[in-house]
Amino acid sequence: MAEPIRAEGGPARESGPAGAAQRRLECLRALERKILWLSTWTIHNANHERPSRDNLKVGGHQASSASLATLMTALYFDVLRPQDRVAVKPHASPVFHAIQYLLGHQSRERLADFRAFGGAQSYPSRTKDADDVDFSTGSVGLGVAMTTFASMAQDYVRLKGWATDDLPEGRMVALVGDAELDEGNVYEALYEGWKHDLRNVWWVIDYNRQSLDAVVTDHLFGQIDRMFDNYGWRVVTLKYGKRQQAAFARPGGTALRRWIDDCPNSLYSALVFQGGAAWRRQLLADIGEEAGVRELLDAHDDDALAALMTNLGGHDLEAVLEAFHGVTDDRPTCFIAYTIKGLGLPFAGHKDNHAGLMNPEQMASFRASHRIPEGAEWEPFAGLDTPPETLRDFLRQVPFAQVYPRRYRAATVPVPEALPVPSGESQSTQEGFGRILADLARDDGPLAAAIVTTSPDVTVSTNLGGWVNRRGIFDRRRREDVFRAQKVVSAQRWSQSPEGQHIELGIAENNLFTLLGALGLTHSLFGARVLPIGTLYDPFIQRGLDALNYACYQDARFMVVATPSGITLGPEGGAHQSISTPLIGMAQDGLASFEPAFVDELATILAWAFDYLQRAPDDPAPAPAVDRNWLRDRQGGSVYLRLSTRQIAQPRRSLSPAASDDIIAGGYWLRPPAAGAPLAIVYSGAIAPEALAAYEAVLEDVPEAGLLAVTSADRLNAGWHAAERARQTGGGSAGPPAHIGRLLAPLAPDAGLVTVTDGHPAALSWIGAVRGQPVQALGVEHFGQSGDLPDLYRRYRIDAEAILDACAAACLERLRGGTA
Ligand SMILES: Cc1ncc(C[n+]2csc(CCOP(=O)(O)OP(=O)(O)O)c2C)c(N)n1
Ligand SMILES: [Mg+2]
Repeated sequence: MAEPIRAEGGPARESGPAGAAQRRLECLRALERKILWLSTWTIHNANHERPSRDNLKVGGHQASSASLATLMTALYFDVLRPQDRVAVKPHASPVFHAIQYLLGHQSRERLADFRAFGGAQSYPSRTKDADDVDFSTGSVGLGVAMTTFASMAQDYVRLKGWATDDLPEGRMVALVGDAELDEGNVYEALYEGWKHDLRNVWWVIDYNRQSLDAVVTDHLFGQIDRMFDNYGWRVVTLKYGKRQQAAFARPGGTALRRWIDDCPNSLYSALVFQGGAAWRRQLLADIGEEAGVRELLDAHDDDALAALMTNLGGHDLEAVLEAFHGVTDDRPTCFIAYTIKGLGLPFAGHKDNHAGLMNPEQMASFRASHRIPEGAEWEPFAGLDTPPETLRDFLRQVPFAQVYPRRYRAATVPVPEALPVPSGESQSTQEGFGRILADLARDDGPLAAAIVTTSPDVTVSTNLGGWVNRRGIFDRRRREDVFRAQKVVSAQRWSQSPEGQHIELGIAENNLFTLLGALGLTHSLFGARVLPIGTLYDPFIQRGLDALNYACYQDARFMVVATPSGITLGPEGGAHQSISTPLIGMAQDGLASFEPAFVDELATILAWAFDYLQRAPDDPAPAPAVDRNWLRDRQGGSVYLRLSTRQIAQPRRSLSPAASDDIIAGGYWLRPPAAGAPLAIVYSGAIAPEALAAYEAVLEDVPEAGLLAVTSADRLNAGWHAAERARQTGGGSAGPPAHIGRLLAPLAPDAGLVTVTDGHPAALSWIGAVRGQPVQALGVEHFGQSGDLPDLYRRYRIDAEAILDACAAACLERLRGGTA
């Protein structure tokens, strides 16, 4: 294990442990300098050295990167261990890539292509970067919260004994911009973490007191301090660097310290920007008369004074190392590290520096100050005093880099071809889901063992009760179910233990999706496969949408099961009735969405989904017989099921393999049309009875009509786009037709389509474009309200009568089209 560096390390060439520590510090200082150079240069190169073809700003954050150079140097080159996982502040991405470059894990080409196609990413990306990003970041606040849930996920798999052999327990570290603390999801995570007795999490706050637009409110640290303390976290404040601490011990030092403590953030930032002479003027004016101050100031020339005043804790390697190494237990810890945004750059401290880029002249003098010869910009050790061989040796021994890459694989959990379909003449898909899971809970096979469920306080109302009763709640500590112990009758048995397989969350959908993101990455982070299922109310997907997107962006694998959905909820009313979620399901990358109407469809989808969740792009398994890779079928993804609480009559049938395939591809003819049929009704989800009733009525006039069940508008649509794309790029070869194209083939070329769903009509209306057929699209476009289904379906025009009206209009239009 590497020696921690202590401030009291002796002179540079001293032998023995103190001397070794001093030499380490020397190396770290050199690397800190190099990191600042490389991150700054990477951004400069992208903006000024690469030819532009579109005149768009390339951008990059030189000031935000400089702010973290010291802290990240200390962490990556000294403090972190391979089992630790880090969410890097999004706009410090260049620092991360520079560190990986020095460790030999990032190429010079990708750095030179920063923000270009295929190059190092603007914001660290697990899926697009090549240099072992632990957690993607970009939408501020989410990476911070991710560390909390990753720690919980780590506990989950470790307590089950599933983590990869020899992988020690790691710390989940977030490097947090201070303005990220404005994001509410951070507090949702903090609160939830406290409830779960969180551990092994570090949040390192880059307290530069600047956001994007401005300088932040004064004395925020007091609030931060109190808040973390309140949640049981340790707070370590890194305010003063070693040089400042030494100055405080000198005559005049107490006054200087008091002045620093009282100085408003804006003034401090402005003085940082103005430099030594301005510091002197201000300090003399404010405290010049106090004993020892003038002498203290006189002992520093302007440059030395500026260096002293900017020697904040977060820029002092020794202070930083001391603080990090000072924490040896697993208590969650928040480091408030005082930093300066842009330190070492010409716009340091300027309130407008967030997107600031050095101009070529400024870069020239920065280059000179770093002693980088022209052409040696990417040289890892150019311009450093420490000999390259020493640095190379040092880098070879960096503890964090001893394992690479740090991505694991986990064996695939076998999934049965089919899951039993719960019997019952009339059922809702939500009920069916609960019963399928309750059945699985009775099973002692590997599939049931790998499932972990979670829900934000809607476990019972989304029908997970049966599963939880059997499988129990996960908790690091064993806790009895008090109601049960007291013999109070309840349908819920909620004992808590490390063996439990349900993680109960408070009502915060952001937390649900962030936890699903973390659980959905355990195969890669910890080498342990779990199959996470989160349940919530469909409308509240929107409440946590960015976190859902964030989880998908990282290619986490999970299932979201949402009920109730649409106006079909009925009496409970508008605030709980979702409209746009089908469109979210279609547009969200990495998420295959389904809206089954019947429970046998649901069972088919679930069995497929458990397998789909586990697929990987580089799986050695042969490609499926029907190669639908355009649906991500080979690389897999996450799954969203939009379910309903409405009980509907179930079809008596057993699904053939071909029928199951169609359900997965997105649709099938519930009632096939006759060849050349002039009309079809296309429906999705819980309004199946209305579609069926309308279909039966329409047969009187149009006996050839068909009734198309859409189980996944998302996959039907993706398949269509992919087939079109193949045609566009195939140079004349048609390629396989899309599933929807095949389905529509029997209809007359100008057949009218009536689409209907309890959601936004655009989810299905596109089907008309597949073969250029006119569409009458029914669906819900306006907020729902309370009512029973006949009233609501009438009001929003998705009842059988409305479908029939649309069929009549479709037929009329066809006739007009034919005679026109
Ligand atoms: C959710 C979200 N909203 C807005 C932004 C745009 N944005 C990027 S950085 C930033 C301010 C960051 O300030 P801070 O976290 O203090 O970082 P610093 O640059 O000061 O280190 C904002 C508003 C974003 N990335 N994500
Ligand atoms: Mg900031």
